[in-house]
Amino acid sequence: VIRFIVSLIVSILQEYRKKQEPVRHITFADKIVAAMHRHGYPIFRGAEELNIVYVHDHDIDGAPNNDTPEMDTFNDACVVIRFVAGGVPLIIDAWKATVDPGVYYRDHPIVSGGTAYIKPGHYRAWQVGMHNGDHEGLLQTGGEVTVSRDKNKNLRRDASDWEQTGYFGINQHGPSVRVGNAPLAKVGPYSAGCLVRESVPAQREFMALIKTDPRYRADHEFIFSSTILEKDDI
Ligand SMILES: [Ca+2]
Ligand SMILES: [Ca+2]
Repeated sequence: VIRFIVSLIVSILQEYRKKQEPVRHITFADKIVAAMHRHGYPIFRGAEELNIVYVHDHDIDGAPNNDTPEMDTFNDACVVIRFVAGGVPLIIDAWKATVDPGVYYRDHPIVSGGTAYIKPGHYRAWQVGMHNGDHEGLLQTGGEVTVSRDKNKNLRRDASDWEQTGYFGINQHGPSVRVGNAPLAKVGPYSAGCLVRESVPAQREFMALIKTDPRYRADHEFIFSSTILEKDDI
């Protein structure tokens, strides 16, 4: 009887231990890296190297959202990913952002052919600098990007729009420091195609983080890459 009870306890303990074994769930970072891999985009896995990624229509916890462009919200996620031991990608930080221009610029396009939308893809195009003399951002001074121009003014990239590749000042910035620390509720006039975080502190955190990249520390003219993913890529 004692032997039976002992073996019962042992088997219960074994079951318990099995349940305690960690299971590695698929993370938002895993899904992003898988999408980058699928597209053949460069992925930086070196020590402390960072990957800047914008994901359309996703909250920063990785949940997709259904905000419409007319809502003019910061409904895209900006995530910074670093690989840790074992080649595991981790999101170091993430912020609400927009990769779409605001409704304001649909109605007031800078170029008569339509407001610019950055085409999803991977670009090596950005250097640290002052955005509009207002705050530090990543400026599109380092390379070309491809944009769609919203010719039919429907706030969506579609077949009737046209593409252009070049230098358009598609910067990565935040709101003007004049607005204070509160997040903006609407994109408003803050994006004419730029990649914009929703608050001044978010922009400061973003810049502080990306400047830890050893490639930037070695060369302050370093040209940062960024990837823009579609909602369906995840
Ligand atoms: Ca958006
Ligand atoms: Ca359109």
